[in-house]
Amino acid sequence: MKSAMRELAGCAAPQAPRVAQRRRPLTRAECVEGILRGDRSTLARAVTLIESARDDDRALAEQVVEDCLPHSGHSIRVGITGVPGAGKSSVIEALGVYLVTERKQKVAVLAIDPSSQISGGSILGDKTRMTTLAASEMAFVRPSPSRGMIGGVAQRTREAMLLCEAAGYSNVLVETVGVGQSETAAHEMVDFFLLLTLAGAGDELQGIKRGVMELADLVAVNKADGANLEAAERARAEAANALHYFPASASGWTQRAIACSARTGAGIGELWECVLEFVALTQANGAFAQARREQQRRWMHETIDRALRQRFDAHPAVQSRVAALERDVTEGRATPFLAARMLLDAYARET
Ligand SMILES: Nc1nc2c(ncn2[C@@H]2O[C@H](COP(=O)(O)OP(=O)(O)OP(=O)(O)O)[C@@H](O)[C@H]2O)c(=O)[nH]1
Ligand SMILES: [Mg+2]
Repeated sequence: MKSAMRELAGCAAPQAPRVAQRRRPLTRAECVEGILRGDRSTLARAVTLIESARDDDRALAEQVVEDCLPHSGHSIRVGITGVPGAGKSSVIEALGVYLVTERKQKVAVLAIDPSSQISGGSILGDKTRMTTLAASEMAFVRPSPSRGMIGGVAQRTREAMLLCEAAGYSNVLVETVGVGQSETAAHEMVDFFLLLTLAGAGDELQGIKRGVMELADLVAVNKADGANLEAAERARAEAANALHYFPASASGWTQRAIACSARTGAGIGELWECVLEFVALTQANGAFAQARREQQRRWMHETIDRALRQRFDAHPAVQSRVAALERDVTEGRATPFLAARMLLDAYARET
């Protein structure tokens, strides 16, 4: 693993310098053609469109996503979660390098990081940590800044994932920061969900709620190296034991626990074998396709929720009354229910 990383780093092409001004915008056809050709810079620009707050960018992004949809879906989507510092980025890099060098497969890495609006830049740290992988021609690494609500972040990540698939990335790895809601958001857009934990930190300290563990298809105890090796093995056995008590999943898959090290590469191959076994099993029994169909259904409803909310917020009847009603609620003159109903009625009357 180590030598593979060095080998990759050695043949790395230098990253293109960032262009400060806004370049000529790509047309819909140019975007789609570039993506389908697998051109990384077009893909990167299209993802920027997806993340843009500008209405014209968003409109173009939606068209591009729509054109790419028929070419998407042919990848293994893996979500990776775990508390800050568990080694998500490091494991993703190790796994990505493994896929690129050992399996000769393309890998895209995306991130859901709702915390970056608070911490301001944790995700940029990720980028530097994945430099070896990012330098490979076979990889696309995209740490995305997030603003606003979780649903919005998830939506953009999902769209970016579809574009990566259309560009021929047969594996998509999604990193998410363990802050509750984001894990569920990530779980709902991937085929396989990996929970990274550490030895020595109690479950409470790690913020691992039963619910998150239940979502995991695989629990990997990371940093199983050096002096930590034995403790990691014990933690693996404990996790395996805990998983034992969960009800069997509808997919027919039995959850597992392994130990791994992003540093030495130990367990990374085993981790991927596990993903492949899961995919083989669930593709054979229909659970894989069924889960994706369910995700599509939810995606439709999430899109409706968001669009309705946007229309509601932008409506003049709402805008003209919302501030006063918010004051009434905070100062105790109206109940939240009454104020909400007044706004909803005002919206419904004038649409
Ligand atoms: N010994 C050892 N250290 C590791 C391993 N994996 C990651 N680390 C170290 O753990 C620290 C955190 O690793 P990251 O990969 O940034 O963890 P993360 O979960 O992505 O962190 P956030 O993105 O901040 O939530 C870094 O200093 C890594 O070098 C490992 O397998 N063994
Ligand atoms: Mg990280």
